[in-house]
Amino acid sequence: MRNIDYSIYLVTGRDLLPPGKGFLTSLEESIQGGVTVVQLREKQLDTQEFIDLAIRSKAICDKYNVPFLINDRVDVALIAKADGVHIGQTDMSVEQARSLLPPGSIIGLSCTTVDHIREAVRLQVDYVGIGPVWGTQTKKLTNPIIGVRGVGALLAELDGTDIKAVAISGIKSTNLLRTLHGSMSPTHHALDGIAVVSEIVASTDPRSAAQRLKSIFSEFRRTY
Ligand code: TZP
Ligand code: MG
Repeated sequence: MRNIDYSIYLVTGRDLLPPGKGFLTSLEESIQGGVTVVQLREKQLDTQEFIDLAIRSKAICDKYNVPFLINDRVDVALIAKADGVHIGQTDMSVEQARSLLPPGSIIGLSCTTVDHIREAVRLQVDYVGIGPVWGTQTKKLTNPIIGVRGVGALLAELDGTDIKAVAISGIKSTNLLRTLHGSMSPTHHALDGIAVVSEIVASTDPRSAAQRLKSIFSEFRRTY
């Protein structure tokens, strides 16, 4: 298993870019600010556009040695030579994705329940995305908000495993410390990172937005 820094995990969302801000510029600035993993998640694009954007995004991530993941689409991940995929509960199964991807590819799975986590452990995914931790305007949520205590309950299920965990939904610099401390499991299992869309993508200054998140995350790591 590769040793990956999941701390500041950017999920893209072109629709949220401020007027006049280019996607690739925003992506590069966010990496310069401290984003450690990128997931390309673009539901509105047709397949060829998604592939083209994936190839261009991968080139930027490579320049900074940042792992690059594709949401849902294993075919696009293969063509763009992505480092892996992020899969939801209703997407292709983890086993099927793994059978198609090169050995060592990263596979992440969205989890909202303890049963999801147990299945993720059984399947030995690389990381889980846990949430929704807070409400969000970015995605129409189909699962109940589990809150920081819900995240903590799921984290406890990862005790004794190598599986990393990031929380997602509504995470901002203003609630980040509460998110990190509040979601610590009763067994003191902490999040390995936080996944954000709007806090970085919707910013006119994504570099500073990422820097803010990074410095708060570092402060948490020093003190917990
Ligand atoms: N999955 C659950 S919530 C979400 C995704 C992709 C969007 C989170 O976006 P934001 O802007 O960080 O709240
Ligand atoms: Mg999906």
